[in-house]
Amino acid sequence: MIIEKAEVIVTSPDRNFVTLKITTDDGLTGLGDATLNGRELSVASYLADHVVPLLIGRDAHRIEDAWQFLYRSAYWRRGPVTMAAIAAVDVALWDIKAKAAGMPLYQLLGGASRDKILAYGHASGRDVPELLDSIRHHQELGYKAIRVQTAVPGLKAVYGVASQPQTSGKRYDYEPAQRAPLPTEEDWDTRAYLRHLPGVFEAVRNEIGAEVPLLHDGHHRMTPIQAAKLGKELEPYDLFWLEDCTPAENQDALRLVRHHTTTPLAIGEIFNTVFDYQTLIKDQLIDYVRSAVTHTGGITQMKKILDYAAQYQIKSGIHGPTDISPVGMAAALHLDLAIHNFGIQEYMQHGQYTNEVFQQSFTFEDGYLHPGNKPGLGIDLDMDAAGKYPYQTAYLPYNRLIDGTVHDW
Ligand code: CS2
Ligand code: MG
Repeated sequence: MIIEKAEVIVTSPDRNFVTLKITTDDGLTGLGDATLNGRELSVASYLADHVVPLLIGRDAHRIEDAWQFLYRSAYWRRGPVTMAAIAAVDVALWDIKAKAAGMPLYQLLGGASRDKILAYGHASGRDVPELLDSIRHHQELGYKAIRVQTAVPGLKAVYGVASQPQTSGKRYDYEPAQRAPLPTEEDWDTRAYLRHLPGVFEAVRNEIGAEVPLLHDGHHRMTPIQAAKLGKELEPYDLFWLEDCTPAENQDALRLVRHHTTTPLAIGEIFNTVFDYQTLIKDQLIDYVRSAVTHTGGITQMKKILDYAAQYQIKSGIHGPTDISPVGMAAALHLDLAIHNFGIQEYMQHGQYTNEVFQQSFTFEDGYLHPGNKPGLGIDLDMDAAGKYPYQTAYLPYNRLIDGTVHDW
């Protein structure tokens, strides 16, 4: 089964997406997501200018070999652009192999280890009453687990809070990358955030009770000791996880956090290889692996990371915001259904134009996801619809502290 054609499709229905479509000599096609928010064209070029010529004529069945070839023959390894490009090829080849086998992909990954996949949704508010309304709204949508993000008094904009003023008219939490020629500057004050957040979780627990799994994303903004302090102060509210509490390029930084708190820790959405996790996993410094299939070299490497994590009873918490396309989401769901050490799946629902471009067979019912049982990934891309939405420049915001210092967004 020889690769005959490989196309890089850039479209911008509700937001920019980059998709690789591989076609074999016997007419099978496979899709792979290569979307890197705010840097989409870099991956599109890496694929179109450097990878596609290497794919034509290859045996589509040899997925591991293709992975190793693209990783090692590039000489320049790792990093978000390279690993998103490799991910797109990898997932497209798994899509083709499962179609050739006439099975949904999870069957090739060992079959179903569960019947349904617990999802979490994003609730947020500028104040507690608005936040509680958003939580109730997500419970009405069926979500059983809910991420809680809140504005911070005195700050003009904070990550993950829906109803903040924005330029593009899109819900902020749904699309932080605003369509504009330059990125938006936001302000940040960690001490104000640390003073405010425990009270918010107290109010939420008092209102909705102890049972609902609640998650929070610190979005890389605290120093290790600040993260340790917050983790400790949130212990009474029994979080499912505190995510990206501190930048983890220095994996040892999590030792200090771990030393002071039992709040479960999730990290990894900006990681690209198993090496980014090595110390965090073998020294039990995290509880959930947060990578996305799209940013971590595809299903081939993501399965290896999760199998490694399983040895340490660390579970999956795959990244699933709207800048992971329906193709990337479907790939995550097939893995979620097959692996044993499944934890939870992030699920932000895509917009109507995205659903026009990407026909999806995965389902969300009563708070649970399922990849569906169509052969392959179960996603089709409508090329005509994709052509209606040309790429639009968009950037993620960045942060500056009160004194003007650039800070993690
Ligand atoms: C976030 C993401 O969903 C999350 O956990 O951290 O929404 C993240 O901000 C975006 O993927 C950035 O593109
Ligand atoms: Mg996050």
